[in-house]
Amino acid sequence: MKEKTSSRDKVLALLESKKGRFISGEEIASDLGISRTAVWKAVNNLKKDGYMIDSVTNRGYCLSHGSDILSEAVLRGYLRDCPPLVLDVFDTVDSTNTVCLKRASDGDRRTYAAVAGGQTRGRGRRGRSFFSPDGTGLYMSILLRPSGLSADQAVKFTTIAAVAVSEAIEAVAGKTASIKWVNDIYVEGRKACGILTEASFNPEDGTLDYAVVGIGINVYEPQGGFPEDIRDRAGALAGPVNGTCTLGINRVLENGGRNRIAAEIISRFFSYLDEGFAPAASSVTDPAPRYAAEYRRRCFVIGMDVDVLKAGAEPQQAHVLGLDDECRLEVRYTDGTEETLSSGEISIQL
Ligand code: BT5
Repeated sequence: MKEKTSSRDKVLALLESKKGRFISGEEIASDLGISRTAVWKAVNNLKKDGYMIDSVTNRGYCLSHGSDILSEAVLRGYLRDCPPLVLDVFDTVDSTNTVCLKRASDGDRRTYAAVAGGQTRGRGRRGRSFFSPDGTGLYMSILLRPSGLSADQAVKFTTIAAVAVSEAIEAVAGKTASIKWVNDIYVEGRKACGILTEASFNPEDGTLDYAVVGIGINVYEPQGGFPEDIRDRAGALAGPVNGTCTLGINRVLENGGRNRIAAEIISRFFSYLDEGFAPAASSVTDPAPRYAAEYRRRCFVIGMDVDVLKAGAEPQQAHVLGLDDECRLEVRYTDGTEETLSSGEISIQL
């Protein structure tokens, strides 16, 4: 659903900012400089779109805390210090990464984000699928077109996104988020988010042409729970929503829901991006970028025994020694050899 700036969006943004409280039609009309009839029409349109708005004579209108509908107007209202960004908000798409890849191949050079409330073909790494049901998750991808970056720099987008997502989760859900190198975010011991970065390189010099950073978050527990194959590992930031949540029951809803989480991720991602691609540290005393320190602090696999999984090879047992300032994983294999992995996959030995 592509949004237009209209009375409907303005009324929505105002109700959203006072979610759970009544505001009179007269106050809305005078705040927005529109007629009371226009307010009434806007509210009716919002109700048709599924927003739960109570209308009570002499009290006005109140947007229920049970509403969590993605909207460009509301999401933009939560953005801070973000570069100019073309933004599309969809109810459901095949995959927000695919939307961005198509846009990149069409030649659009602007920074772009696609945000959706559901995906029919959500993708994970190595051809795996990502469970993306309608209404309870947040699926978003950011298309970046930096110039002159080498191929091995692309992994930084994943690590920066992991830090931005972790901070956004903590800000909105109030729960600690930790990172399983390189692309998974865990909350309360379960995978609540996966990140998939896809990139294309210029054939002439191997520099990055574009990168798409895709982020999928289980925000609310899906009705009926997670599918069997991921039930023991997947988790959500908050309990199920049924449209009747009241204040104090669901912290994510109270704090702005999926629009706020998306905006927090986008704002934090871009603020870390600049420092992530600053020229390399000039002296040994230069501190690592802030995002790298944050990534290390949250990365729970340091000191663990893991299996290193490489495409087409048998898993190799290794001990995780640490992370370097580029968030590469330093491991020691059982034969004593050491390796620094810039990308790839590990599984935790139980
Ligand atoms: C990932 O892959 O975790 C990256 C997922 C990226 C999804 C986003 S959503 C927006 C954008 N558009 C897309 O189409 N994709 C991106 P990977 O590390 O390969 O993990 C995939 C594995 O995680 C699956 O094989 C399942 O075992 C598990 N899994 C699938 N769906 C899950 C979910 N919703 N929550 C937790 N685990 C899940």
